[in-house]
Amino acid sequence: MDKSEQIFSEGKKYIPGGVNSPVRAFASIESTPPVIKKADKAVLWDEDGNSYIDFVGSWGPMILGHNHPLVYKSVVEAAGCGLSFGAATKIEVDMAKLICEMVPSIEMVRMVNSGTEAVMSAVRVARGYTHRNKIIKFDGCYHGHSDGLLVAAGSGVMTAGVPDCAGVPENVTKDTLTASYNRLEEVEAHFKRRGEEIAAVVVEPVAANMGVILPEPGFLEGLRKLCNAYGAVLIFDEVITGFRLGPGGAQEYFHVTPDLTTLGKIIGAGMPVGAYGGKREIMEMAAPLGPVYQAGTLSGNPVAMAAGITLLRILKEHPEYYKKLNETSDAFFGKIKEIIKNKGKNYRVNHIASLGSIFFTGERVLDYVTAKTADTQAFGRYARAMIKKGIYVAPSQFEAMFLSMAHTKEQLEETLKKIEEII
Ligand code: KE4
Repeated sequence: MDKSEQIFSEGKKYIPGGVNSPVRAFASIESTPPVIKKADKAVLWDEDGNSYIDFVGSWGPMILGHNHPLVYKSVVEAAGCGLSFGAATKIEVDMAKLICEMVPSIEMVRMVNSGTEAVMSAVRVARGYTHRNKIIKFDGCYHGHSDGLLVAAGSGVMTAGVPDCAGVPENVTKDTLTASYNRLEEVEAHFKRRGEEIAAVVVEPVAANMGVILPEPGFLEGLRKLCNAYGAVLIFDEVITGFRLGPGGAQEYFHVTPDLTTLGKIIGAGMPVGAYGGKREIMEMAAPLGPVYQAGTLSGNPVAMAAGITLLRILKEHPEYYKKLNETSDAFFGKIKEIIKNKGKNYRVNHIASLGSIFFTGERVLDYVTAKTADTQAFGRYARAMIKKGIYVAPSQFEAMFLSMAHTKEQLEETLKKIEEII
């Protein structure tokens, strides 16, 4: 048994499933995970010394690659001044200002410790602001694991949402309505039926938790119009797309302005950071200024802020990085499409900027129902083979591939060669 297997089986004695987040257990591809020891640039090493070209990038933060020297240096310097004070600091003001400068719709922002916390808080502020209880979310979109957002697909169409997992009371999910991604008419039907009860629409402006699914032309604009018409808050969950598609995320890319935005991943550069922000008049609802309570011992933690602010400053100062990364990514995903076509397969590739997915289905993947037509067994065979060949892809058909500025031409060519062998 190699070290990874030993450590993972030891871990299962003390941690549920041996992991601190379910997807890491590799269960959906019927495998066991390499236990990662270190990372640098676009490469991971496991406990047995095997190396992998990394297309997970810690699920999004590593847009410049792992172990960026300037991020590392800023963390060490900040740590030297103390890890956490639980007090106001200058760096959190600098971070808030920078986020407000980079994200068009954010006038005021609150730091939290995860994407889950960011979305949970944004929903609470939206409910406090509108004095309404209902929210609309989309089947297949994931917004973290707060109770009200763990709602089964298709459950809120006619009646109230039903829980998507054990431990979530029905009376929590009854206020969550669901609709199919890219289906404006379903959202309109909810508004027509109970518009005056709807506090917010929460959406991933590019869905990346059922594999990558792009908004159809007019979808995001339509949500904006419906929220305006009925006085509901439009929340863009940009935990993945924020600072990924470009400095201003999906809202800049698609020119649709939400009322609130949630952020995570890249803004912490790998440290535990989330944030929610948006229109001043809505954000002023948050305690201690307003009546909506939300708090956190380590929110705005100076070491995490140092990591995040360093990464965001690099991205702000180098918009050419996005041009290069997005062009490289377009070419990379384009080549995957060619490989699939030349092999006479009908798999689908959805991609945008440095985010993409291969769906093992011949259907156009536009929403949760079409995403679920993918052959997860075939995906499992592909993913296991890729990992065996030293290409670390997400261990689930319903996750994304992330490229970074650190991926070299040679590494991408090597990856394409292996995809060709495997497909
Ligand atoms: P966290 O609480 O995991 O930081 O963020 C939750 C979240 C919120 N919104 C979106 C759009 C997200 O993608 C996420 C978390 N993404 C997953 C990957 N699909 C995190 C990986 C994991 O769960 O381990």
